[in-house]
Amino acid sequence: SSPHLQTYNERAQRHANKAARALLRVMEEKQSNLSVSVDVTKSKDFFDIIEAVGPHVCLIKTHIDILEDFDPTVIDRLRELSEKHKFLIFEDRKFADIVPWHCSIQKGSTRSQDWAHITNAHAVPGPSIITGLASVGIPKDRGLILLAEMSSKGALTTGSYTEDAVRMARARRDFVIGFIAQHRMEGIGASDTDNIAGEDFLVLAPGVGLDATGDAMGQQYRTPEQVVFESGCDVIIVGRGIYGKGENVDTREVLKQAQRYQAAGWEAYKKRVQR
Ligand code: 5IU
Repeated sequence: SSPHLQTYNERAQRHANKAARALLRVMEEKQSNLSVSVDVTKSKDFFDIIEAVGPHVCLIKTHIDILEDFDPTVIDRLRELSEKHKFLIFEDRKFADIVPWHCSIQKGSTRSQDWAHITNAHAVPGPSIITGLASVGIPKDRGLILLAEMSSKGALTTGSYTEDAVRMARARRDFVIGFIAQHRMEGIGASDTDNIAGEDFLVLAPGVGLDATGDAMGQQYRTPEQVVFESGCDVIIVGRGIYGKGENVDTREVLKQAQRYQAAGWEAYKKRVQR
């Protein structure tokens, strides 16, 4: 049956990629398909949010370069929290360049392949983006997410672009574990001769909100029920719905919202896999 009708646990046992297996196991264990996107600029707010939501998430999504006061101890602390609260780390880096440049992540100041279990890339450069990142990520058991669909209004990631992104992923199923998308992607763009049996792409969906339908900058929100139950996505990515402006955060309110989104996401998943 299609992966979205199987439990996260069943999929954890079969997935070809170690980071994907770890994520699926954590989801089942913590009963959480919630990923919090921690898009704040001060490390105090960053860690206050992570401490509050840590027990309730499977994955923390970072944009590490937006921290104004970044220093290498941020990474040490993030890794400690990842072990303490058992969540994986997803650096939302959106690689989109040719190979020589993105291989330089091995030497840059943040070196995300050393600490982020998962990172992502645009499909626009073609298959070389996967080959280049795989040469760095595979030896460390990392997983890559391709951007197949974006949540913003007027996004160009539609139709044949999305199909081509899925074809690129299909050719590297050991490393590309899934997509940022709004729907399931198995079998998309496949020809009769493609081997799609056992294809299991994790779908991580941003643009999730329970109280708003969008923002002034083109973001569009759907509910966990729409995303997980109706569209079959696996992970809900929530930012401002959980921490608002993200300044001087009220950790009790953040905790309350995290629990609310965790419950909504898990309920939608239970309803989906119910037999
Ligand atoms: N994000 C999207 N939509 C996308 C992609 C990434 O919202 O299509 I690709 C990111 C942007 C932000 C987070 O880091 O997901 C969503 O945050 P809010 O829940 O605060 O809108």
